[in-house]
Amino acid sequence: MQEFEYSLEAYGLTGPKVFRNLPPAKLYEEAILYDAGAAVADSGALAAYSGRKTGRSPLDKRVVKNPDSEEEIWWGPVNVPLDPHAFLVNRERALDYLNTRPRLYVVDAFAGWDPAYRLKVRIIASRPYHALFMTNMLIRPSEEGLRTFGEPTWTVFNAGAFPANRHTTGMTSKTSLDLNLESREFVILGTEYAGEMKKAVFTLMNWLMPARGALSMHAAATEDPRSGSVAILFGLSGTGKTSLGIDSTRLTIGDDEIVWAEDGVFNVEGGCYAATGKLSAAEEPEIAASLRFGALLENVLFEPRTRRVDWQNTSITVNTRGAFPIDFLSTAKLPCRGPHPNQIIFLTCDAYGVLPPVAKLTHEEAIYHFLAGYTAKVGGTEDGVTVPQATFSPCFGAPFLLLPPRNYATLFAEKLAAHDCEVWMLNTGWFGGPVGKGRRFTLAESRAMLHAIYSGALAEAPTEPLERFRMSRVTEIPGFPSQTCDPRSCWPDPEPYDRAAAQLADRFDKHMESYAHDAAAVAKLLPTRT
Ligand code: OXD
Ligand code: MN
Repeated sequence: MQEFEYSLEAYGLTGPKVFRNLPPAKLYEEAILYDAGAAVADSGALAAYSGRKTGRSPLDKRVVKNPDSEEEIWWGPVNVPLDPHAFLVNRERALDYLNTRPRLYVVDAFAGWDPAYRLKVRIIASRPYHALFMTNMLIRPSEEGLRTFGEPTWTVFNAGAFPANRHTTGMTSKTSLDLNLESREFVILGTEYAGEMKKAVFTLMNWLMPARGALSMHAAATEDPRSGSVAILFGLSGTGKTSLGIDSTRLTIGDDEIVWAEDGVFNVEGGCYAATGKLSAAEEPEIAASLRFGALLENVLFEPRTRRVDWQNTSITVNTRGAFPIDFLSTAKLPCRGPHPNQIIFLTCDAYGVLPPVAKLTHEEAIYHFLAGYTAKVGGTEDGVTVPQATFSPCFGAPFLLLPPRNYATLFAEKLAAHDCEVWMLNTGWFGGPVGKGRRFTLAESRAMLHAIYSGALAEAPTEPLERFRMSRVTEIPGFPSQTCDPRSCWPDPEPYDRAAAQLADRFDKHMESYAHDAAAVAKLLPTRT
């Protein structure tokens, strides 16, 4: 393995044997030997396990408070300040831990498909599975690109197998995710959930892109292979960005992190991180086919004797995942770039069954909904009753923002207006009643509605304003009965619908109390329409 050996002495990492940019086959071998529980599943994908944490830990994110950036950061529950000294304590703790490991893995790769905006990212990790994950999720350099990589601009120290010390100033748990914008470093302690690494890179993009007039978005982007027109699908986790962004009739530019820049859009990532809970090969054939040799399955279980993956088994977590290079998709747009979008779609999973399936938004309404970032999470199940939880997450990605939402909303408004985009809301959640009473739109139904939007068939469709929700519902969608377009008439009884709708509208109003001023100020930037 000599050709992959590398020195990290510059970081004081002198103990371990270090391997740089191992190909997936070698990372498989390393994982089988050194990553507890890792195994090759019958699909050819590597199955690995993240241990105690099986999802992100947003409450443990810290941002170093530094005079150069502190005026600009959106301080609060999303960005909790960390004193520079505490950062050094955590950084040293991470490096000391990494130095005790016999083997370390370096991944040097890029973020951002547009070379003008590209970051050089270095991941230093102790688990082969983490190296495979980032090999799949970042943009892989060519042999030549690796030789000329030089120094990275950003470094992630993943010591997630080792805890933070709760007595370190500013720590409230054994998990800590520490971003230092000045030293361009990110330290991970106390969580082995791989998704933290990709979101660290996305968070950086949310810092660097706006300064260049580009809008980083928690969104998927797809392109029509014939006309070349591009659509952006914003959405919080669980609303269908990946499931709808990967589509046999469209090209996928990206499924989760997109930048809208001067010349058009580009993907930040080189891979996809699909939710695989209850994955059905019939419904999502492109994703299922991509979970093959080279792909990574996280917290997915398989039948021990046959190694057959059991997609239905979510006993470790409902958040099971599969990470694969985007070029595994036959429908990937390579390179992952496209022209300016002309359609923007807000994916919303409404668990209350209140919102219509498809609504049209003016640009002013779009700014309101961008700042609202509504979706509903389906909470834990208790005695067969599932309680939905309304979530408002500005820009459909509050945990990853570093600047106040208004900064992103301003860029969004400017770009919407400049490119005269249509804006839609697509409810991928419930209708006919809330969770437990109504039913969720199937993926096939959501795709059919999305295709109706893509095709232009809804551009002139009749609409009816829903004033309290600041949108106009489309009253006719080809292929669907008109009743489906009217959520109120889908409920067995209109009275409980009206109550549920009023409650949801009150929640919107309450959330928007803090953003009303921003929404009004940003809306003023829109050209007046005649
Ligand atoms: C993700 C998320 O995993 O947004 O992409 O949580
Ligand atoms: Mn995401």
